[in-house]
Amino acid sequence: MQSFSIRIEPLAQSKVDETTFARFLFAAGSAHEAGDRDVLIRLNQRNPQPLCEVWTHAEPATCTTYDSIRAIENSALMVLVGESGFTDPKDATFELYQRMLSLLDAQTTDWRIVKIWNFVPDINAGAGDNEVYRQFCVGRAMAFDRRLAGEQDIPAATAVGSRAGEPLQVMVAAAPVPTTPVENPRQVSAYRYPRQYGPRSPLFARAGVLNVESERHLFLSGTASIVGHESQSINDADAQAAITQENIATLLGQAFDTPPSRGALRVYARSENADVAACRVAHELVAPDQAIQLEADICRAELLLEMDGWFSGSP
Ligand code: 3EB
Repeated sequence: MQSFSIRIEPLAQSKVDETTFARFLFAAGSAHEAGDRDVLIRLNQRNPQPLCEVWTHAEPATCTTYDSIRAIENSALMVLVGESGFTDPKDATFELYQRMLSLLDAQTTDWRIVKIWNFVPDINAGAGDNEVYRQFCVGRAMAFDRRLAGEQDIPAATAVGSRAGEPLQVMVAAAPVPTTPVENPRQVSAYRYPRQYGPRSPLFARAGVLNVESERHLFLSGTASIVGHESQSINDADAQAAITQENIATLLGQAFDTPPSRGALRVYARSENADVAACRVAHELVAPDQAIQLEADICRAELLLEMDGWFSGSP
């Protein structure tokens, strides 16, 4: 049995046991009752029956809260979850990133970032460079400037929009060994996007590869209908889904010599129509029960859908 795995399962049948590292539940609004390994992501689901995303690891995890940041860890994996009120997007992002990165750096283990997930309230509010997402990118870049030694340190990430009024929610996964960034030759690296997309380029890699013994894990960043640096097929959900699929297939080809044997996807879509288009694609990439459908805004106003997830198999 592999030591680490991710699977999506019906919440009603899901049971936490000693191999449950973390379990992700999805619902907008106030936090509801949850166990110490449950992480509530502030997005609503579209699946007809509630699903959860379960991370399992052979080694049991311990849960701690440091200065309101939650940590779930064992010797091989650490997950930090932080939330912040969101009056000023740039300052709130900078401040939360500073706290979370300092916490990571203060541990005795030399934790290396695997991937970061960002759930950003009202992500498309504001015009031009004042757009919430662009200001989020500035705050993130200010926090990273002090820490990144070079492009090889830029982690995989997802940044999608939650409802206005939610806190900014950031989740960091880290491992005691480096994750190798993967770029997509069809796309300009996000950290080299031109000025038209904002004052600071989004600092993320298209995916990250983490090798654990003979197993290869790919953490796929949020992937959308972008070729070069430009959004493609504005207003056409089916075409955006097809381009997203090509981008994901390209990244899988970059990371694996043989197609991965397992995978789980999160499908983020602005509308039901976009969700249907994205799910058709998701079901070609992973088993039909391994896609979780989430209501979310996408960081560019013209993008209707995005997907991220995890794949694993032989290198
Ligand atoms: C894109 O490819 C779409 O700012 O962390 C995808 C994944 C996107 C991560 C981020 C943004 C981010 O540019 C948007």
